[in-house]
Amino acid sequence: MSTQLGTLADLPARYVEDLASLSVVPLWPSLRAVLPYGIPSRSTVPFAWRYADIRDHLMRAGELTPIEKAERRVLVLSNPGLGLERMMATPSIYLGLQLILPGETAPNHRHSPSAVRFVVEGTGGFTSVDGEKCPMEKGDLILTPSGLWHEHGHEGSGPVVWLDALDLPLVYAMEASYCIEGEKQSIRNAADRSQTTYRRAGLVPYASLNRKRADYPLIRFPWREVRQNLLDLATAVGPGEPVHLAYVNPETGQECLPILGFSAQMIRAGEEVAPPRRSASSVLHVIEGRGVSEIDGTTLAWSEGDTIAVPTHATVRHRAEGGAPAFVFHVDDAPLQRKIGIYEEF
Ligand code: GTQ
Repeated sequence: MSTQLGTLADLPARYVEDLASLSVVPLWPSLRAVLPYGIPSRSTVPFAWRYADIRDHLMRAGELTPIEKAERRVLVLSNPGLGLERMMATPSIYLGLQLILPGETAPNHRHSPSAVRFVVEGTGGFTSVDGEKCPMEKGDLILTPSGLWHEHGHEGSGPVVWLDALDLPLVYAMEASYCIEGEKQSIRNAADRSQTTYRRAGLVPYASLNRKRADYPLIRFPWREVRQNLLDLATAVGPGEPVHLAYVNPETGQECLPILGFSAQMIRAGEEVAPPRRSASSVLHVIEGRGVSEIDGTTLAWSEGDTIAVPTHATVRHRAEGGAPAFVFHVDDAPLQRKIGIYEEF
């Protein structure tokens, strides 16, 4: 039974001041704000960052700011509903578009937040993670988990751009976000483990059966293989069933990072998908194709390179247009929500 709760104005001003002087506040005037009925109150707005609008400005950053003055040359995708200065795409997801130019190095460091890179354009870029050099081709997903050394470089020509996704907003909110600078890594002279140790789903090193599962066995997920897997999956699932693959730790089968989750979806040509309402917030990045999304009544058109914010509990539909399938990459905070027991689908 919902009743009208008392407000601050109902209380003697002197009483409220006396409480404040003790660093104490009454709950009931604020109770509905923090525990609203039925659905959380959300400041995050459905929003599309269009790559075509941002790209020129990112290239201009390359002219204006040398890498030494930036460390990471990034334009941050900030949700306008949350306040631009807070650098949140959603309450849990930080997103940035990072530019690296030929010959540049974004120096070695490690930090408490976990990050991933999703390559948007260019060839010749690489990220080294604890001595493992990962080539970055368009659409590749590269993990740089909490505490692991990582540096970026570019041995090709032309700009290389990727989308950074970090759990920074949560780690920062916990006052637990910090970074350590490092010396240049010594790189192992071997192909990254996506090309050697974890070649196929269902096959893991024999010795891994006898030890605690590795936290981060696979760092690079090549898009070439994910895309082919989506096309193959589309031939096996019924019409209308989602063609959607989760990126997981190949040794545990669980999500590959503790807080944020990653997945790739193919939306068939002309198809409209309407996933259930979910308690997780998410972002969607368009790898290939174009289409339209309706998110909580806001219609957003998208094409290759665009990135879209989806608030928690949102009602969502996506449609691929233009007579071709669309391939989209998703980031969400479902792994953390599952761990703390609050993940729901409606
Ligand atoms: O490349 O390590 O967008 O440390 C923000 C913080 C990228 C990175 C960001 C970072 C990085």
